[in-house]
Amino acid sequence: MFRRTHFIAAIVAAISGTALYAATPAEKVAERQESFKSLGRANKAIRDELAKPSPDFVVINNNARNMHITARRIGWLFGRDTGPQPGVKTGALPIIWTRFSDFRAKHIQFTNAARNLESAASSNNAGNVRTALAALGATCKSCHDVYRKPD
Ligand code: ASC
Repeated sequence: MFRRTHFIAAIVAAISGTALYAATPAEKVAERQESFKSLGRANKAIRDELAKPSPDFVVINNNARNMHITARRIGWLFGRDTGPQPGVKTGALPIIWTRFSDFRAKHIQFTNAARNLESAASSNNAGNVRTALAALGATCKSCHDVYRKPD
């Protein structure tokens, strides 16, 4: 009985702790923005390698892998409560949430292109990486053109 009480107390503490630490919309948007920045850094790191006479494929593979992981994760960072609102600065346009099935389809194209980049990187062939990176960039742009506030 003693142990059971403690067990229940632990569960209650865990649940209320989770509620206390649930991310606010501003925190979720900050994580989203950091994820996009990380994609931009990895994209640049790969392009910088490709510009060299003998690209370092360890760098390319690591960055391609990170892009694939981040691309997948970013799809979970567009909750309904993460659009423009007082106290939250975001370039995400409200139409994301009125055309969510199209937005989701674009996210799938993006993650597929990121997966292709990771597999191109593992071929250790600069031409393959260049082609896959261009295709990935096109999926970034096709979403940004519609769903991101113009600069
Ligand atoms: C980036 C970035 C984008 C995309 C896009 C690719 O690094 O910030 O918006 O790549 O330029 O076409």
